[in-house]
Amino acid sequence: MRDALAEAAWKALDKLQIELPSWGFANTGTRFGKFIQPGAATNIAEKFSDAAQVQAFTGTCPTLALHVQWDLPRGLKDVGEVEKLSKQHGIRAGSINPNIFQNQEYKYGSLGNPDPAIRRMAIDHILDCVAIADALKSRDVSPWFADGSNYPGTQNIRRRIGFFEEGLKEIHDALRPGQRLLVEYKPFEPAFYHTDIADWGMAYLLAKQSGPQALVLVDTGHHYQAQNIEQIVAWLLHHDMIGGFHFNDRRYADDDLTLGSIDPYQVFRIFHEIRMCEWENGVTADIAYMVDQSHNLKGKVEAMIQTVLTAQELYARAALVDHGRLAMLQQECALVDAEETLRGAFWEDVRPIVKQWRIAKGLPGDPMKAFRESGYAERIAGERREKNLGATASYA
Ligand code: RM4
Ligand code: MN
Ligand code: MN
Repeated sequence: MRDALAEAAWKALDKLQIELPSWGFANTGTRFGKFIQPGAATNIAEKFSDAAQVQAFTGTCPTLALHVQWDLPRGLKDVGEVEKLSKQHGIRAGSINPNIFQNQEYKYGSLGNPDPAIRRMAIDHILDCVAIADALKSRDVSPWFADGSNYPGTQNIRRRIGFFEEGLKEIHDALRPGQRLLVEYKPFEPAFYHTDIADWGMAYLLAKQSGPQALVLVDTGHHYQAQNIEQIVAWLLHHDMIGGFHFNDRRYADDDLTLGSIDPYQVFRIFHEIRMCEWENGVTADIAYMVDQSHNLKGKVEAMIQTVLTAQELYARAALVDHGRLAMLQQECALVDAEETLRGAFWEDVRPIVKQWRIAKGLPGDPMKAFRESGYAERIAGERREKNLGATASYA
């Protein structure tokens, strides 16, 4: 029995890959100010270097998500530089994230802006991102729209839906074969009255009408407190409409805390829905697992390693659920036994199994300890200190 469990967990770990966000290595903060860390990455080369550390110690993160304005400020012209860094560090470029929220022009929206010239500017930027993704052989173009309004009556909500439909359709039709457009939603912030793509239903409808290469992206922090996220995931799985995740945790709103730091059971339940669906269908769901976190206070590389280890532990636990038995118990409405079958897997301590898996793969059994002993954190703090102390208020 123990061996069977370990085998299921190993197979799951072999499959799990997690994409890191380039912006997770840079200085971040809150709307009240930014906290500077001496070792934070100050440019794209340093972001690649930091991501390569996470990959070296965990073996699970071969790709780095890029945010175009922060990482490729010259757009397509910066592709060569990214390719060079990618080769040098053995990390592939991951999803390409347009930035349609930072420029002054986007004060009243991007794709939803009542001004056609600004809508054009936003669409053109995303079309550039499609070209960048193509040049870098990245599959996913992953926009998040900050669009919305702050006061009732100030914008025409339905008209803006039409603008989004139009814009997303044009973008979808420019996708190259195999590329995907991942539509992310978020209930509020920066807009505090209405957000144009506020929930999974809106994202689903917009993705659906754009075309078959558009799917929904679930950022775990982008939900109201009481929402049942795994149920949303189940619906999207049922309709083949889930393209990816942005993993993080939160206690209040979009806090961008470390995955599983507040509610590890929720992450487990999400993984369980996916794995149960895979078991029923006999195919692996094509989902991009990505991290979207902002560690204002923790050491960036350390926090990212902690995230990956947490994801592995929770994913391995979800792999321990006995799906055949659970399906039978559900059919019989044997409630307590069904619940305990799920909960039992969650309470298994998989850390020894994950450790053995790492050692078998030639990775350090304790990646955090190995990273700390490597001296990398001290080295970058020394090398980057001066640049960071002079840093200004941008993520790049
Ligand atoms: C947003 C959203 C996006 C991310 C930005 C930085 O809240 O989660 O995915 O690109 O933050
Ligand atoms: Mn996100
Ligand atoms: Mn967010």
